[in-house]
Amino acid sequence: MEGSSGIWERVRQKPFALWVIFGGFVYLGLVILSLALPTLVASPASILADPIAASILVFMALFFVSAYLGLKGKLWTSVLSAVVSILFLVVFGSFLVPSLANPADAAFSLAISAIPALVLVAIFSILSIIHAKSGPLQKRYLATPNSAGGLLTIGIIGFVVGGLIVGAIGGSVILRNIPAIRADITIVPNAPSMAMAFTPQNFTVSVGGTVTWVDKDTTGHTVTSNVTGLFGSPLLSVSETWSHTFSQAGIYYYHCTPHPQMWGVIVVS
Ligand SMILES: [Cu+2]
Repeated sequence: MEGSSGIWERVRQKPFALWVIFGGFVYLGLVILSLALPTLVASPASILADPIAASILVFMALFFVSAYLGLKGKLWTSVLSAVVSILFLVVFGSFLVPSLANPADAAFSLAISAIPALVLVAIFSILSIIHAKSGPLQKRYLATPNSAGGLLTIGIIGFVVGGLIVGAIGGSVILRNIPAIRADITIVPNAPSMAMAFTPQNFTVSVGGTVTWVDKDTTGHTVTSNVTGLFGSPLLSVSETWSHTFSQAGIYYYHCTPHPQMWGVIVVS
């Protein structure tokens, strides 16, 4: 097979386990990127100020690095994959599990994907470490998808895809059944990062327009202008709304008094 330039041939030359680790990390890196991108574009500084958001981004980088290095199939790259996947589960597991209960939650897609995918990556990484001496190609379940390892992978992919579909349907049903409160900006529970709790974070209104916020979280929040005294709500309780009319063009940053990491911006034009 030397000299064969077929991509499929090159794929088959690497143990299947390495492609599972690669695929799992790249997929999760992209999920995090898609969740974080709006905030990254709007205000990178606010992510750095939020320790949870910042550490999720560090993990995103680690996922891409581990995916790339993992294809080398060395003992140390398997150790790296195992450490990164287990560390993420330990650090963020308790934070992601509650999101599984609510498909309307912004972090649901990450939770339903990250937990099974990282468990799979951890399993293959640990097995690769155990069999590093003989080489993963010597173990059928690491070498080829035509094995118990392949069945496990297909099972987990099926679970994640099924979970995302059920979550998308469930989320829309839940959102439709919430009593219709007219609001432009929702304070969502379990946002992927505290900084993103005002959804949408970036809202545009014409001069003289009124913006309404609703607190859909389980705790109290405020809408407070960064410029002191410009506008500010009382502490909003669950399902409470608050409105403000913007009579002058400008860019108005605001935050939540009890949670200064929570922020948003109103563009009045
Ligand atoms: Cu708050």
